[in-house]
Amino acid sequence: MKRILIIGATGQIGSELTMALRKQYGGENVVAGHIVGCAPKGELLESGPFEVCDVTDSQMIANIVKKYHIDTIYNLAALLSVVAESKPKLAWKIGIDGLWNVLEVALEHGCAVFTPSSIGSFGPSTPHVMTPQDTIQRPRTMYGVTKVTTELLSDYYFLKYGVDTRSVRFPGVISNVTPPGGGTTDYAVDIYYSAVRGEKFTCPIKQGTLMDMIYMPDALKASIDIMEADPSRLVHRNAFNIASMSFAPETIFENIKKYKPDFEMDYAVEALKQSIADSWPDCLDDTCAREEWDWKPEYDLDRMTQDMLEKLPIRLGLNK
Ligand code: AKB
Repeated sequence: MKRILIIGATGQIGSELTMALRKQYGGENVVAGHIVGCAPKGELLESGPFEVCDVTDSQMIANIVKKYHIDTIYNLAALLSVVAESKPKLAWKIGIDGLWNVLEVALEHGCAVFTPSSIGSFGPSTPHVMTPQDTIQRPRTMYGVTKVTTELLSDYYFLKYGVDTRSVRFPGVISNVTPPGGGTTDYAVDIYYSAVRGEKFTCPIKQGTLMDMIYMPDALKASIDIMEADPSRLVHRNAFNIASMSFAPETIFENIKKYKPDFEMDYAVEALKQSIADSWPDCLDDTCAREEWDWKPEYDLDRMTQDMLEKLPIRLGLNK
């Protein structure tokens, strides 16, 4: 049985990944690490141990790893793409100095490490359509710079020291539980909140802008499956392209309209978000993930929309 520490357990992905891992490995075997001021609540608080865990404090990480006999670390601490542009130093400190701490602790205590990368690790010179697994990665955002560095440093620790590092490049993650904050793909979550509240949605990304997206259950499945994969099959490690759907704002809008015919959307394009979105791929080629660890998503856009429109009003306490 794995013994897991999640750093960033109360964030968008962390809050749901902690619960999914506790379901799989038992509540007591999954420690929710959070920063001061972001303590877990409700089910997350009650279903297993939690500890203050600041990724920039290596001693703190080492103490938790020793206390709970941790063998696997999910390092989810990061600033998302838009906010990282306004706080580049902090983005580096959390994303890379933090990763260094995690890798050093992992090396000393024999832990496996998952640190997500992103479609943000690609840039304007990357081939945008069916972006290959191994290709040009010259991002122009600080988020992208930290994600490429994450991939390289994680591979370095595997190749040089044998630390079992593995990861995926997340598309924009859509969920009905914890909202994201400060990302370029956030519009694809916000649009559902407007739709279920009966409000008009103003889209910050212009028509025709394609980006890869993924529904949270598939993102969780990918995060767990990659760490369970047979290492002898892995040709790649940090980090695998994963794909399940790619759409532009007008496509998700039309899809929601199928179920909410009165829903309306207009555009007020935000320059920074648009320039980041334009630099990212239209759609990824995830053949390597499919071949090396049997990656296969379950949700397409329509199935995700039906699930979001069913679950979000319940979560928000709205009448359908
Ligand atoms: C962002 O938009 O910054 C993230 C990402 C795609 O990594 N959701």
